[in-house]
Amino acid sequence: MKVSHAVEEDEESVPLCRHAPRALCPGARGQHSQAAPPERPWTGQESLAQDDPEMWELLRREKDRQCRGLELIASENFCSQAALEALGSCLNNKYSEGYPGKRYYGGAEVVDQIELLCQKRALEAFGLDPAVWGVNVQPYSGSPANFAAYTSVLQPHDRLMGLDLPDGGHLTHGYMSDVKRISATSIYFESMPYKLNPKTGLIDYDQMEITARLFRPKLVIAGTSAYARLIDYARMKKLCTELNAYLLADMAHISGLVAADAIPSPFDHADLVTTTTHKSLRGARAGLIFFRKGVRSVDKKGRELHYDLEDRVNFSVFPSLQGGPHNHAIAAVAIALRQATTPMFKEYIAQVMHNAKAMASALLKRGYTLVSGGTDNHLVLVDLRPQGMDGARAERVLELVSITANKNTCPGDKSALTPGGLRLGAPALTSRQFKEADFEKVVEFMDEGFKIALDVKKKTTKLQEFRSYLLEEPETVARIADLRQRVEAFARPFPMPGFLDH
Ligand code: DSN
Repeated sequence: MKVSHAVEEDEESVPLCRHAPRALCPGARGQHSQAAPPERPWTGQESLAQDDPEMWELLRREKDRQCRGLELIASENFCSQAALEALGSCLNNKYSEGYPGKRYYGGAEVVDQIELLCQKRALEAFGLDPAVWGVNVQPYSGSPANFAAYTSVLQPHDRLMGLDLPDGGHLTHGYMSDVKRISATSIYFESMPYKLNPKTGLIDYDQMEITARLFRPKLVIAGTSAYARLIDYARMKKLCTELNAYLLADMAHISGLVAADAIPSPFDHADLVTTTTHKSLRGARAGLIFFRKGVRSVDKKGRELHYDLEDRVNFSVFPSLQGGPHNHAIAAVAIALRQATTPMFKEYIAQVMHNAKAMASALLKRGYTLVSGGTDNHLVLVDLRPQGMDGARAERVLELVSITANKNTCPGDKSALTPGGLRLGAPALTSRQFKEADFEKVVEFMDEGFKIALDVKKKTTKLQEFRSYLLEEPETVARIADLRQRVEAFARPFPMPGFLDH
């Protein structure tokens, strides 16, 4: 691609190098040689290829990687062209600290409309009555959304409970290791995990209740990052009511499924709901916090106690945690939220769930073990330990053959660096129109990759040696190249949302 700035200059024009003051510019009049035509003045209207060929080339390579590979990371998806357009728009330029109608900067009349539209669409996407639910659409992503939601109802050192990270919870749900408080959630609050039953791979609600009655948290988080089953929100709400605790549902992974009404909704029970917007919801990267309004409870004398979450959540997001909202992201999220209300999106989510089930059955047929034995949502968690394999080695071989997935802990795992499992999600490839039979083919490719991993594991000891062997041992290098070529030939022809020139 031609990326030169060189243009013919007329006698009267003043040649300037980009960004450089004229005096310092080797191309300035009288200094440039006749062989090197002067550069056109920088206007800011240059394409990326013109302005920064080095970065343009990196983006080109990433785009190619996405098109020729099989994307199975359960939290990733392919955002629409429409939303990407808003992300790369003039909205990037606007500061608007505050909320619609109450900004600290002028010129916010348009972004006010955009934020209000996003709020309206967020409520519509999840079928919520504005008298009962409100939403803050400013969180930059899921982690700040969670932290702001916690600080809206907790004081420093108040207690909360969330699913442990090694059991499928998220870092922000309070993770701490044996020796260190890892997440800010565990640093600023006192966190207690609940866990899976290692035999069933399901959330151990009985043990959760026992622990919660002793620990008496002020907030309980119902949310997961690597859990293939549904959550019993009703049971968790009952526990929270008994403890006078808030129930916060973090539906980041499953928000697309909730919007499509394909699984039970956390809104039926939770007081607060947080989500990212770019996973199964397929939008731009951002976060949302939904908060209940109206009556929270009725006391013994029949007096109504009302929620006061709206001001608390809004204050926690801005000014407590964040500065100016990312208006480009808010617009892009609004576009995705509108898409999420369409029949087409419902069909998409139904297909995501069929595909996840097809992937689970194909893996089971080939003798693999799944944590919890299957899936009710968009992902499966394969336990590779019975094969004598681990998630780190499997992830690396799949990466070399253009299949992207991530290693994940399974119940009982001790190491996060070489955990026993691999998390596989269906949302991204379903956005590329993959159907059940395509996912069976994907499992066939993965199975070949796992076999390579197993063969190499038998001939090596440490992970580093395993990784080097994959790149150096001629027969293995040839097997990997052959599998990669077949994977890429299979993946490339599928359509790709968001890329006009795919
Ligand atoms: N990184 C996301 C995931 O993979 O689940 C959560 O933040």
